[in-house]
Amino acid sequence: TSAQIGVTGLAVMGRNLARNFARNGYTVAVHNRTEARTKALVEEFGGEGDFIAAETAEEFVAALERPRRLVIMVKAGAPTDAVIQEFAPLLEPGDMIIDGGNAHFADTRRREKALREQGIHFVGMGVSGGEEGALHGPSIMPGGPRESYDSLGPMLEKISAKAKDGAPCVTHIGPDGAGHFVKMVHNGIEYADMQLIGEAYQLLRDVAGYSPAEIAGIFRRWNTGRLDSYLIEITAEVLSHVDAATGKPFVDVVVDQAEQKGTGRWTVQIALDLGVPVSGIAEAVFARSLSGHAALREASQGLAGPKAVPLGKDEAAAFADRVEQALYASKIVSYTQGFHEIAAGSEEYDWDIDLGAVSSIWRGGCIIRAAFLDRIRAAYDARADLPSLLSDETFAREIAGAQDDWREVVIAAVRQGVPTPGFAAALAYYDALRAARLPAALTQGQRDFFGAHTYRRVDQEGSFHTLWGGDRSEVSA
Ligand code: NBP
Repeated sequence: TSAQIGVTGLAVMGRNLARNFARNGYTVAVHNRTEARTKALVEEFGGEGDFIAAETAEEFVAALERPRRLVIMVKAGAPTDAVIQEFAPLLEPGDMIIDGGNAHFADTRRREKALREQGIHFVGMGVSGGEEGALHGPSIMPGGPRESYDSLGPMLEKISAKAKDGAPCVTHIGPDGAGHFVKMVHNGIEYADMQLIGEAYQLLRDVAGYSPAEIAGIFRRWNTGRLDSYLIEITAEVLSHVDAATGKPFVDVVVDQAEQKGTGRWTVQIALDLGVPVSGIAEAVFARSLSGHAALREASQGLAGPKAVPLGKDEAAAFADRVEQALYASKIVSYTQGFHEIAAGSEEYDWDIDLGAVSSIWRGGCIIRAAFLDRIRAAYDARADLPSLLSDETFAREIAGAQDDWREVVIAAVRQGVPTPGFAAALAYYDALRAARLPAALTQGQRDFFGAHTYRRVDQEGSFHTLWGGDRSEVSA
């Protein structure tokens, strides 16, 4: 017998993905650099389906039916290149290498181009949902040549998560690096979602005076409404957890320095390159980095703050409702910014990404799965070339309903000295987009003054320069 698919790299992700394929009836060839992992997988889970354990790269390739489908699940970066170099010479034209790691999309573009010259189809595939997702159904974002999806797609549709309406959470995203790009932005949005939830928690605690257990209850309530999502659900779990050793809320015994692996940072770096304002995602990345500067924070402990006046019991409940509005409005803005980045990447690299399809496959399996994504899909269904999610009528109406409370929450945060960079940046983005006039006109005047950078006029075509050092008359540039 031969295997329909092979997985090399059997750490948490690879091994669970291999088991997922096997549980769905596929014969799976498995391989890992360190052979002990391969043996352990077959010993522990061999009963779940048909595995072919391969000791060497040659055995692994020989076990696969043709055209071969070979999934790589190793550490992103140099290890991925090493594995491609090891396997590519053993493959034939028409075979497929699928990289399920968190590769940078630029690496995926480079690898796809090099392998295409050898006739090998390279699929850069974003996988979200962590190890549980890999086993029970992740959200899958495959890029690469369209024809690769003809044979790979049905298998991915089987192992992927299913949205509530039963649709598989996978679609062909676009050529070369498109899948990894979309996975990158997914993670950027995840950072923003987590930051906004964190700010909501901090406000409920420091301004409204609720305990972590009470806040868990508030999040559980929110989870039955429009904020219904995996991240809100697990937030309630984490907040209600009590540390066994001390009896304190778990959240109070964890060091408050957030770590990151890099995909959030990439989202912001690429957004800067593309000229896309992703201020909410950027604030989330910066907030994690600020939290990690222990010495700087220690040295800043004596800095003055406002006199904080906690709310009374009856005001607290009303404030919590406002925080829900602020969180929801800010969430709309982060997704607006994230989808803008995907649209800009798609334009820059000619990927022709279907934004509605992207929101659709994020509805299940992935970390940002949420009822909210149904609304985003509806917005793109109504108008595929929507310039911005904020131009969708439903979202515009929802923000209109939330904005007063949103502003009150940011005001309260500023007054009480609680940092809410996510809420505030989202609100500033919203107000900047709404503004009839921006101070950018003044910026242009300054640039023309010191650098003769010229400006355009509201009432005439062309570029102009004012002779600032002379008689201040205007010349056509
Ligand atoms: P790791 O990222 O920890 O990678 C470990 C695997 O890489 C092992 O199988 C290891 O083999 C193999 N490997 C390394 Br390291 N260097 C190698 C080399 N030079 N040649 C061959 N194999 C090499 O595993 P993971 O956490 O399962 O993640 C796998 C991929 O999936 C990563 O790209 C990750 O970013 C991505 N991802 C992870 C998650 C998650 O929740 N963890 C979610 C979504 C995506 P060995 O056993 O011989 O050391």
